[in-house]
Amino acid sequence: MTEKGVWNGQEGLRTVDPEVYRTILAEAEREKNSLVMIASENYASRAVIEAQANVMTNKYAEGYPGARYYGGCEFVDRVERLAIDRVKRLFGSEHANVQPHSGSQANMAVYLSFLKPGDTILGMELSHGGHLTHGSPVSFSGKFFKPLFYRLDPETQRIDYDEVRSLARRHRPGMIVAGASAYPRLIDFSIFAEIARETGAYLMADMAHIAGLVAVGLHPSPVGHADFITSTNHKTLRGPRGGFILSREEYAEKLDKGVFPGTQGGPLMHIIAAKAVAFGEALGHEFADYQKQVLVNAATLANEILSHGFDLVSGGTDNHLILMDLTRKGITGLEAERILGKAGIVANKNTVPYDKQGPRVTSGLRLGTPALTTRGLKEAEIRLVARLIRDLLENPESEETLKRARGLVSELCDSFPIY
Ligand code: DSN
Repeated sequence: MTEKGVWNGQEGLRTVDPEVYRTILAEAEREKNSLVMIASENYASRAVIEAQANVMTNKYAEGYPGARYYGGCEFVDRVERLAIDRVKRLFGSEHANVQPHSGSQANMAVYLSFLKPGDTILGMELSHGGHLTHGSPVSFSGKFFKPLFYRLDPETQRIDYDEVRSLARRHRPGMIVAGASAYPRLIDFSIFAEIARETGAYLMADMAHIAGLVAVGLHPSPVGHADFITSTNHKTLRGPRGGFILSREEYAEKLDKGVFPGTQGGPLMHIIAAKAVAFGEALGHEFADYQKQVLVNAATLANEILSHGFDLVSGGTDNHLILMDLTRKGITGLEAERILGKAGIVANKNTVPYDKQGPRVTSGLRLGTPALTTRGLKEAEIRLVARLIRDLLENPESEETLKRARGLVSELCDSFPIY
């Protein structure tokens, strides 16, 4: 294969479409020159990014390795098998499907394969940290299925497993979903499995946020507990955008049919090549060190933010993210996102449990450490970032504070370069 077919250094793009080329360069500059604290984002490696820009985008490969509906699939078969073998090894799973275009599509494939329209899904309420696809009425999951939600305990702000159990006993859902997009604590998949067994429900673990931690044993694994495990590749796992599903062998055939032809057509083979690269990277020794630092950095961030007098949902974190509750400070999540954004700290507003504000405003700010850790920031720099956040949120009108913060963000970005 020629070098050109794999990666052309964007020579073609620069000439053929300078407008798109320049826009991509601008995005690269933005990513380089800001502190990315969106808990679901990361910086994929150059190898992962290169692997997506290749000729496999040309190939139709409906079906699965060795059983395609198109000729000429010998090399895409090889790359998909590599991705499957590596992700199975990474998580110790019997079966893997690496074709879902996203986490949402992974969840859709599971529901549509194992539930009937109108069946009940029991998931964490979106405003308490769940995900749109866990039954929200604005998503297919809440339109085609009957949604039912568990909420966080108002005192501890942690999952109330007794409530999950009592809802499951009363409503007998077809599927229980364990997983979240803004929950800073460990999830006990074994209790969820016990509840699912007792009430005759399937258990789906959506580990998208914590997949990297799970891969190296820093968060208890849902494998062995959940019937289906869905994930994205691009959060703590640091791969390309997209998703995958793990299951026991007994579900393999039905699940694969649920992805193709159930919910998707041709798989994105160039992205599957990049998934293989990312899973390979995650199997390496350095990945465990990276994940350990993600946790240390998140714990440091939590302690610092608390020591500066802010509230955190559940009082801290066990994983890669914290959720600031700004209610007592009289500032909304939307305002906080804007204030930090002006200084080059990119985060997102987020509802907190029992939020009085709606999802477009919110009372919370979600902050994560996966991307900063990829840049190489450690405890000392995280403490500095926490001080910047405090200064900015406490002096939103101060030009001097903003100027100083911009300067420090820029120094940090220069000292910890990416790409
Ligand atoms: N949208 C993602 C997040 O930011 O958490 C979840 O899919």
